[in-house]
Amino acid sequence: MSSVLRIALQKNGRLSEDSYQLFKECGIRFDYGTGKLKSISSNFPAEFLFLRDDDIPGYVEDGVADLGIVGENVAVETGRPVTTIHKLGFSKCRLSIAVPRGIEWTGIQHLDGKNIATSYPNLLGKYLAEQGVKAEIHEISGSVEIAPSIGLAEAVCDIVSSGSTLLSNGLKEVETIFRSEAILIARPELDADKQSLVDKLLFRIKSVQAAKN
Ligand code: PRT
Ligand code: ZN
Repeated sequence: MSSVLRIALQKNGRLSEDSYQLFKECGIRFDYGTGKLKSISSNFPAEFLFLRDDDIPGYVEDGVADLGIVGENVAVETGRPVTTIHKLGFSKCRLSIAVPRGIEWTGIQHLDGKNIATSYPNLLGKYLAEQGVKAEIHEISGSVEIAPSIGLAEAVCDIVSSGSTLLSNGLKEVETIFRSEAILIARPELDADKQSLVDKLLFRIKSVQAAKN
């Protein structure tokens, strides 16, 4: 049987449109958006799986998918042993620490002994350790920005793009700890047939990117 690449994409979220658009620009056709969970391309040996972004690194590690598109923030936070094969240049954002606007920020040591709410305990923990700061990390899965106003934490560490969410929650960004964009990840060991399909795909992706620059 000839090889088919299995590619995991975010079903519905901030990565989805640009991911679908990228394959379209590469001339690879498939159906999406009809509630389907998978779709076979009509003109390239690829099958697309539509998943939640957080699950994609794990599926790639386990070999359920050969490739996936995720934010670098999610790939690094999950710590799965997958290979980053290309940066895609969209869904750019940063992971930043923010505190209530009225706080006089004197530097990262300000957080010593404080509580910080985040959905990124690993990235934050690593950063605090590097900075020699001892703070309590409270992991919460969503609506991180409300934590200070409800007394759960003195600071937050969350994804920022325009900054308007922080602003509307009375917070100010004080330290950027990680910069992220969408990346193409792969299972570390692909057989020769799949690797040659990945090479073909990468060639097309690079051509699309070159045409835009
Ligand atoms: O349902 P599923 O689990 O698949 O999606 P999700 O809700 O977990 O993720 P989603 O779609 O919100 O984000 C997917 C990826 O997009 C993230 O992992 C980042 O790599 C990237 N990305 C880019 C962002 C943002 N920009 C972003 N602004 N992810 C989240 N946000 C959120 C942020 O958490 C905060 O609540 O938007 C808010 C801040 O935005 P601004 O513009 O107000 O600063
Ligand atoms: Zn998610």
